[in-house]
Amino acid sequence: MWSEVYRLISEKQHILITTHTNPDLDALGSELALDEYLTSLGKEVSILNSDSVPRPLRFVDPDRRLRTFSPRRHQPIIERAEIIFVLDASGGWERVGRIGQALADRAKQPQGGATVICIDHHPDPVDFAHLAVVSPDAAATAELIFDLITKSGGALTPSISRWLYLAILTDTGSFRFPKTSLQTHRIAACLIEAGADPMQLYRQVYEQHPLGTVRLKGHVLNSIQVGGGGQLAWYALSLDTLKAYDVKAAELDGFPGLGMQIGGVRVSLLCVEMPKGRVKVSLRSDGSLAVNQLAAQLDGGGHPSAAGAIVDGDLVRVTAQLVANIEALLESTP
Ligand SMILES: [Mn+2]
Repeated sequence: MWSEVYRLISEKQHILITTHTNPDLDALGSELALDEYLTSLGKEVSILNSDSVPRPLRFVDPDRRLRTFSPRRHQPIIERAEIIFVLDASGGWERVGRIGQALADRAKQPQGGATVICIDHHPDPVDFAHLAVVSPDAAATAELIFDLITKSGGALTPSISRWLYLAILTDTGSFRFPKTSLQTHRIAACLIEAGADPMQLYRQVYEQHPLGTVRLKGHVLNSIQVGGGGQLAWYALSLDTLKAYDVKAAELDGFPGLGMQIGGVRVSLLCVEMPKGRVKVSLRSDGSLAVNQLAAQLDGGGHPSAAGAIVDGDLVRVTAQLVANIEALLESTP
């Protein structure tokens, strides 16, 4: 499935890599690994994302290869790009954020426009790329990047191994989500062999929280609500509470799934108040109820067991409405 990608890479020189808004470690790790691989082939590579790297993830990019898109500064890079890799975002330009329109324009230029290659593992891809390698069976986009690099004989350097391992570690919820496969573990084994240290990387991701984040987790666990006959756990987090604990909305990794720790819970819902009267909705499930369908009704998306959306409205009202909806769904989906 890579021959066309290899052909394009060999023919072109200027390559741009981007990913979805609010990037996670699968997005960033995949970008950085692909960047190093392509650079090693002598290509000019730029990574440009709509959003900056969330503070807790900055350790991943010591050489500052990840750049945040600025229309004025980066237009020349976009104009030069011959290939645009869109990673972990098969939902199309909208998922890519602010930079999406500029890239879509570049791709459409009649003479010498850029070729768009999408690599992703999300289901329900949108038809926006010239070439799409979308494999919903992969546990992470990083599995596909691993494949792309190794099948061409590319080297798994220690840094590439660390980035891909971090991406897989986090996108599989530490090797426990449903798509964690034999192949996932085989890839992880190769990455460990090539220099990824599981304990060190785990600690970097999960054990470097500020005190406020850990205390906020305690607060959420202490106040979590249970409904739907014990099958739904939910929590609504206000801007005031976030401020009181000095935690940013982007630093709530792991919070949406806290409710799944309770026996009997099939769906966990976290609603986080955002500025300007919006609410960030995060859903997790044990797989028995496809929460991405629910998220899609709210113009969001994701996986059957992990999905989200951003909706307009008041925190309390949005949460109450969702709780009622999910309780009804749980009742009709045994
Ligand atoms: Mn991913």
